[in-house]
Amino acid sequence: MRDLVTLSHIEGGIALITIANPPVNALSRELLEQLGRRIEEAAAAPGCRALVLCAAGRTFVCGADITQLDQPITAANDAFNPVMDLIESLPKPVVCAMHGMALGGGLELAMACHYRIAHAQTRMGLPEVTLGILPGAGGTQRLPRLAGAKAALDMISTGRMIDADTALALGLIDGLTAQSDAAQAGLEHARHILEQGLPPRPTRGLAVDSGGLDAEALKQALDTAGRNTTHPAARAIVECIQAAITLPFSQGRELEGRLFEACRASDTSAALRHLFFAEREAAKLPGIPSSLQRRPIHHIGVIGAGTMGRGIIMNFLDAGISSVLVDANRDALENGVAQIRKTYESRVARGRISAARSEAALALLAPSLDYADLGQCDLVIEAVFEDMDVKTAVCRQLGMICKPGAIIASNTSTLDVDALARASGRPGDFLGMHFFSPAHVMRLLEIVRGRGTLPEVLATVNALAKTLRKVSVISGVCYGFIGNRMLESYLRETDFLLMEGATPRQIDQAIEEAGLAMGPCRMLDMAGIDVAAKVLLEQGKAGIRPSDPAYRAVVGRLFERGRLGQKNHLGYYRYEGRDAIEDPEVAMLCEALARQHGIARRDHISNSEIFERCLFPLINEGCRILEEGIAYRTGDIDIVWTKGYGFPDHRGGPLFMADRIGLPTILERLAHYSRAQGNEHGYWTPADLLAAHAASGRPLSQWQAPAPTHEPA
Ligand code: T1G
Repeated sequence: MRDLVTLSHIEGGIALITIANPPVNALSRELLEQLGRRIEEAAAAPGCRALVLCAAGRTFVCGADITQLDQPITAANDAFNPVMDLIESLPKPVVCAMHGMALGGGLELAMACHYRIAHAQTRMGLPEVTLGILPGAGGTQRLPRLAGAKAALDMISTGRMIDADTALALGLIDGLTAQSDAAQAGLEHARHILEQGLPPRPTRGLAVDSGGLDAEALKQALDTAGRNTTHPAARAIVECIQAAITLPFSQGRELEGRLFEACRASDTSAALRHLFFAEREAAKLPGIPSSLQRRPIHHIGVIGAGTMGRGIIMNFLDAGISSVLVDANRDALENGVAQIRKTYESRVARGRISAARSEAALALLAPSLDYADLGQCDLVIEAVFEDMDVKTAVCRQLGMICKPGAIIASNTSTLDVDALARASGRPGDFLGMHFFSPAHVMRLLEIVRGRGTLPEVLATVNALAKTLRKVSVISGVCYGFIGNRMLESYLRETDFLLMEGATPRQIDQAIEEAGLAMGPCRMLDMAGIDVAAKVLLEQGKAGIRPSDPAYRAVVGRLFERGRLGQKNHLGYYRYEGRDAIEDPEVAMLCEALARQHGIARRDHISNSEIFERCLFPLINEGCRILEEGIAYRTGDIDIVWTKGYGFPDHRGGPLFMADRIGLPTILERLAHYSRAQGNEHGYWTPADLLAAHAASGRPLSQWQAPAPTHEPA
C-alpha cells in the first residue's frame, strides 16, 4: 500500500501531516486508516506541541472516495468519524491548511481540526446533496457551530461552494494566506497559535448561532424539503441542522449517521453517483491516448446566424475564443449579431456577468457576409438549414475555403455526417458537433466521429468541449446519432397513443410524472411541428422512414393543417400565451387518422402503458446503439438523456433505469406490446443485446464495448 499520508517533524515541536492521493486527495478507507495512524504517531511524539494537516498537489481534499460509497456505511464500519473524533479530541492544537478546494469529507476533516487557514483562492463546500446524500462525517453538526445554522443549511442543502473570503466572514476559517505552499502556511499559523498560547478548540464544544432559524422556520423548511420525494437527502439535511440546534453533538451526529446511510442506500443516490462518473467517462476516447497532439484552436468560424448559429458562437465568445459569424444574408447576419448582443445585455442586467466581461466577449465577434473570411479559422462549424442539399453545398465550399489543418464540423442533428464529410473532400478533418438548443445554455454536445475522422481531430474537439464547459459524448454516424435516434420510437408511440384515444395532456402528464422535464407533445410544440415534419421529410428522402403510413401521422397532419406549435399558438395544444390548452380540433384530427389507418380506439389508456410504450422502445433503441458501436458505453447514453433531453437525474438515465426496472420485465413488456399492437414494422423486436442480458441476468451496466478502431476509412 503506497503512502497516502506522510508525517514529518518540524523544529519547534510541530508535526506536519500531508495527505497525498492525486488527483483530488479523495478520502479512501485506506487513506483514513493511514491518517489515523499518523495522527496518533504525531501526538505521541515527544516534544510535539502542535499538528498541521495539509494536502499535496493542486488541491486540498475534495471529499470521500465516491467509488467506496456503494457499500453500506454504519457506525460499525465508519472510517470517517473515528478519525474526526481523534483529531478533535487531541490535547494539542491541530491546524488545517487548505488550498484549491476543500469539499465534502475534506471540509469535514478541516472542521474537525481546531484551527483553519486557507489560501485566498480556496473554495469550500459540502456538495454531498448533488450525490443524493448529506455530509456523513459530522459536517451537519460542525458547520452550524462554526458558521451558524442558517449559513450551514444554505450551504449543505444547495451543495454550493463558497470562496475563502466568505468562509472567513462566516467564521468557518480563522485566516487567509497568500502563501501558496499550504504546508508553510499551516506551519506559520501553528507557530502563531503556540506563541499566543491558544489551546485546542474542539468544534463540537462551540455554541450554535441559530441565525434566525427558529422552530417555525425549521418547520417550513422541513415541509418544503419533505415535498421533494425523489431526493430524500433534502429533508434529512434539515433534520440534521435542526438537531445541531436542539440536540447535544453526539445525538446530532448519531442522527446524521442514520440519515446518511438511508440516503446513501437510496435509488436516487445510486443514480446520481452513476451520473457523476458517467459524465467523466463519456469524455474519454477509447483507443486514443490522452497524450495525442491536438490541433490548436485560437480562431473559429460559424456559418449561419440563425438560432443555432448564434447559440453556438456564444459558447466560443464565452470561452474567450475569437469568432467570425458568417451569413450570406445581410438581414439575417445583422439580426443575428443584434440577438447575440441582446443576450449579453440581458446577462449583464441579470447580474450573471459583468459589463466588462460582456464587452470583452462581444469584442471577439466578427460578423461577415463573406465565406472567404473563414479561410484563417482553425475550426468552422456549419449551422445552416437542416437540409441535406443545403448542407452538402456548404460543406463542399468549406472543403475548399478552409486552410489546411482546419477542422470542419457540421451541427446537423440527424443527417449523414459521412456524406457531408465526403462533400467537404476532407473526411479526416471533418466531424459532427451536435449542439442542443438553446446552444449557449444546454451543456450536452454530441461529437459525431465520421468513418474518416482523424483521431487528433476527435481528440481536439473533445478537449475543446471541456473548454466550452460542455459535457461531450462521442457518437458514431447513424440517423439521429444517440439522442434523436432514441427519440424517434418515443415520438412514434406518442402519435399512436393519440390515435388510440389518449390525449396530449394525459401523455405529457404520464411522462412528466415519471420525472422527465417535459412530455413529448409540449416538447414538440416548443421545438416546432415544422421542424419535426422536416425531419420526417428528410427521413423519407434518406429512405430510413418506416414504410408504415401511420408512422408519426399526427405530427404530419398537424403540419399540413398549419399548426406549427407554440410559434403560431397551435400544435398538439392550443396556446393562450404560454398556457397549453387541449384543443378539440386535435382530438378530432386523431380520431380521423385512426379511422384512416384502421387503428382501434380505446376509452382508457393507463399511464403505465404510456410510460412503457414511450420509454421501453427508447431503451431498446439504446441497446441497438450500443451493439452497433454508435455509443461506447451505457453511461454515455444516460448522459445524453439527462444532459440533453430532460431525463431525470434521480433515475440515472434510461439505461440505468432499465437495470433498476429489470431487463426481463422490459423484455416481457416489449413482447406484450408486440402481441397487443402487432409487430409488422418491427417496432417491438427486442435488441439482441437486451435479450442476451435479460437472459443472462447481467445488467446493462456490465456491458463492455469491443475496443474501437480509429483507422480512418
Ligand atoms: N471520489 C472519487 N473520485 C473522484 C472524486 C471523489 N470524491 N472527485 C473526483 N474524482 C475523480 C474523477 O472521477 C476524475 O477521475 C478525477 O478525479 C478528476 O476529477 C463523508 C461521503 C473536485 C470539482 O462531491 O466535484 O465526501 O476521470 O475530472 O474537473 O460527507 O472532481 O480522471 O479517472 O471532476 O478538476 C463529496 C466530487 C464526496 C466532489 C474537480 N465530494 N468531485 O473537478 O476534475 S461525498 C464531491 C468534483 C463525501 C462525506 C461524503 C470534481 C472536482 P478520472 P474531475 P475537475
